[in-house]
Amino acid sequence: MELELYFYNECGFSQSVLNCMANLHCEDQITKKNIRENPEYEKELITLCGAKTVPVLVIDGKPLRGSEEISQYLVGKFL
Ligand SMILES: N[C@@H](CCC(=O)N[C@@H](CS)C(=O)NCC(=O)O)C(=O)O
Repeated sequence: MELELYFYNECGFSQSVLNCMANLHCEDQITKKNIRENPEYEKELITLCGAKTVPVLVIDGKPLRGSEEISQYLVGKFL
């Protein structure tokens, strides 16, 4: 399974997902794509979602939006 997280550091919702990943020790299993550091990632996100709102977790190509939904998914998978 391929997991990617679109985010940026200044976003509190992104930080909450990053904290959740740290607590679950699953960071090494999720590719992090910082859209503020790499404009290509922002373009990818807009193509995928039609918006550049973060955070978005992409699960085998399918986007999951919303920090609470993403954290719930990660807890279900990694706890
Ligand atoms: N309800 C969403 C809110 C996400 C959100 O508002 N993200 C902000 C940054 S903290 C954002 O990407 N704003 C820019 C935009 O929507 O284009 C969540 O929980 O993830």
